[in-house]
Amino acid sequence: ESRYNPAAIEEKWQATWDEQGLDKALDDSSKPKFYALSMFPYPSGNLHMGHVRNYTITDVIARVRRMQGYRVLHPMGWDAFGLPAENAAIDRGTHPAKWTYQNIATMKGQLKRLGLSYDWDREVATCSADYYHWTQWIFLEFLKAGLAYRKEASVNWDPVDQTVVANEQVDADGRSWRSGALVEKRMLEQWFLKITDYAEQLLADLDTLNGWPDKVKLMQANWIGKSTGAEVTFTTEAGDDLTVFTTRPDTLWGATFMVLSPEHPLVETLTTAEQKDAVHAYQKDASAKSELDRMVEDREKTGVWTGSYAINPVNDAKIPIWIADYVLMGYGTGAIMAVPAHDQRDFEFARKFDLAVTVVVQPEGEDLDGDTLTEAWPGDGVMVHSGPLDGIPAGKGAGQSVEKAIAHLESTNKGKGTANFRLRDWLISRQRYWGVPIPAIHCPDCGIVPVPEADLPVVLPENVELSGRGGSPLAKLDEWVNVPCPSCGTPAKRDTDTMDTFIDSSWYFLRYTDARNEEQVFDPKKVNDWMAVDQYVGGIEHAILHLLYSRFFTKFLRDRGLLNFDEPFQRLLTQGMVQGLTYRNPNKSDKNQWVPSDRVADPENPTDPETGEPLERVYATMSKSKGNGVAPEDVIARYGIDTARMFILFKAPPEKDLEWDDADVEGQSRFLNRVWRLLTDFIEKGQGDGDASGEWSKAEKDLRRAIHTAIKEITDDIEGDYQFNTAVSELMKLSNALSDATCKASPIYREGVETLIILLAPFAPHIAEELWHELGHAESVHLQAFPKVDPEALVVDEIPLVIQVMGKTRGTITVPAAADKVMLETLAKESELAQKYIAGKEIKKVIVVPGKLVNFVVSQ
Ligand code: ANZ
Ligand code: ZN
Repeated sequence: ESRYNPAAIEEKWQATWDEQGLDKALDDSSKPKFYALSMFPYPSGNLHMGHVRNYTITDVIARVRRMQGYRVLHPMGWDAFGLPAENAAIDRGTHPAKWTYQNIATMKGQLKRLGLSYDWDREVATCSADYYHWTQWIFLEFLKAGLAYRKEASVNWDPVDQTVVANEQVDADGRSWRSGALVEKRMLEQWFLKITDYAEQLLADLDTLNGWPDKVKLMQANWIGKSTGAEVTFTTEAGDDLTVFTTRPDTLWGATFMVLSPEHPLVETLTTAEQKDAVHAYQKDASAKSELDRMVEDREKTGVWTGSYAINPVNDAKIPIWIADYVLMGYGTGAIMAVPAHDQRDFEFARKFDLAVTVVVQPEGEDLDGDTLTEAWPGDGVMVHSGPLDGIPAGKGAGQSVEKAIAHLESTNKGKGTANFRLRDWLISRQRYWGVPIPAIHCPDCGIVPVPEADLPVVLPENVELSGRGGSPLAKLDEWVNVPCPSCGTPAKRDTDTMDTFIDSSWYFLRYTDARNEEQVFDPKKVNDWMAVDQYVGGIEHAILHLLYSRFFTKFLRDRGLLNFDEPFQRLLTQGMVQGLTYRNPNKSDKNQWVPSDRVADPENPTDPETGEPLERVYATMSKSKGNGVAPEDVIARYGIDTARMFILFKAPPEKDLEWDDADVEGQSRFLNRVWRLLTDFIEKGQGDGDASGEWSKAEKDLRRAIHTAIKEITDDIEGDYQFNTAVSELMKLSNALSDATCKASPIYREGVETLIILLAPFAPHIAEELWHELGHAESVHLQAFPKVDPEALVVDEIPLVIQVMGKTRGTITVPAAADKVMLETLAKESELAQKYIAGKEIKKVIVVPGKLVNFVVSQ
């Protein structure tokens, strides 16, 4: 073939690799293992550039590791349950299963066209019964361990999707992560997983994740949100215990009132007859507010006195008990001791309701007074009015007030040091159809009865009516719902909720290690052999939930004796976004501001086709609404997948955003064409067939150095931080060095050409394979060993030396790298170049800078 025609070679090699089983992961082998994983996609029906980038990055890593002698597990699958299928089904009258499997078929075809080196034998789809069988089985494990439980809770109800969503799935504006609807509060009985039991470990083990971006670890740590402090038990006048959580137990002597969450169980008994109406009215108001609203810091404080008092355990002060909505029931104990002098919210509350303010931390050189204070003092100082703590420096360090306060509380049995987490238990039930049925049966006599393991999977029934309204669709299927209790035989009912789809993706990476196992969730030998994932690649949008849930599942399954490792993902790479060019009208807003490039007549001078106003050029994440997407299939049809891969890898380091740029795509296409011609010449002209005996010439040594520099740089780029962009530059440099070489008959030239093709293979696998075979090799280029650096080839034995006369540069000569100062002076003096300028003149002084230059000072 004389011209590079990607279409002609790409599908051919994809079929051949398939046949040869090149990408199969080997379970049994003495080779070291490497597990390369891309986050699996939701089968939306269309592959976009973001996917292509994600999968290309992982693919290069997998291919390099294979060539380096690892047995590689590089699987792919489908995160296939979820609402879009259900909504599509409602909109178009198809079945969610049909919609999903059609999309999977389409996307699998698209993926195959990308030539990614997946072991398709291990494909999983979370919506298929042979997968969710084991999702249900894991749920039963949680149930056995007491970590799956039901409770009545105030939950987030998404009025658009008509389902409950987890706290984590509500954004900072109180909107559902999926539908974008403002969530409402409802009291419902729901299933939870007790992730809070693992809060401490999930936090502590972040320190072991050296291969994770700091940013992601920080996001997880904040999400887990550990606060240290103490629980202190007050006594109400009626003699009930009333425990609070505080991060500042040292300020206990400054607690002048208490505040309970309006939902606190003691409110009812504490409220006096006179206060009943006011308290009830306030409780009603509070229940209508979202948790997020209640957490807003500078809100006008509201609250009601219960009519009761509590006794401060350290000084027996009698302090009033109030309720206020800024205290949340779901955090700590749902009750606080209010220290208005040192907590701003408490201060505002105290001023509004005219409650006492007592200063217990006196800042250096000040004389704060509770009566005249204008805001709380949260900072340092010395403890005052605090009995045994008086005179101690305020703070959390050793020997400081907090430590002393906790010791005092513990020795007097009034409280204890403790930690509190922001993380809540994971609400997993959803009132939707397209998900994993929860394998539990509600029996009027036995209560909740797990579906026996032998009866798994509880198959999702097919003939269901979907309307998107009115609760769980499964609840309407009487025949499915009504079953005898597995334990006592009494007529009972199946649980009609399905699981949060984040459960499906919390263990799929484990299933890949033994995807076809029909007897077990996975063979412990296989899972322990392949895990942990050595390199995980995916979007930053999963930095919190998916990764936290997966870490939780891993730790839980380890504690059930099914795994022998603590963390699922050794290294994590969060790839940047793929951005496309679009135009923006700064005078418009929302969707109207975007003008896609195909509506811009003159890109040099872009104007709004509707108003004629000038437009701004911007790169933004590719999306339908901005009309700036580039379809992978179009790029492939035009340039081939190898060019698309090369461009994606070259344009930006993996973790940075990438601006799509047609000129740079062209550039990579030209580069691959140059490599093609280099090889065609090589073969046609019979290059590289010269004599191998004898000393190497300078040209040969230089070329060999270029070859091994490329190997070294590319290896470093890959093994360091996956700097594929510089690795591609190195490939281009090597290709140039080969084109420019003056020793094309030499066997070194052959070494260079072959090395180029092998180094190119992980990046542009199809063209590399084709050219490798053109070179006369029968075996796949992907089975070749990744080249190793010969350090000796890197040694530079000659260097350029600048010749100056009277400080003026006259040119350079070549000298041995090892030459000393005296030798350099001699060589310079005798050189033809220097002689032109100094012959016949008196040399007054010679300045030698080894490795750089020689300067002659002569008399004029
Ligand atoms: C007394 C005190 C004095 C407090 C002081 C702070 C400063 P983080 O850091 O978020 O854990 N608190 C405890 N439970 C609460 C709840 N359910 N709703 C609202 N606020 C609650 O915050 C812990 C602090 O927030 C606790 O320490 C408590 O106020 C309050 F100078 O107790 B502090
Ligand atoms: Zn029963």
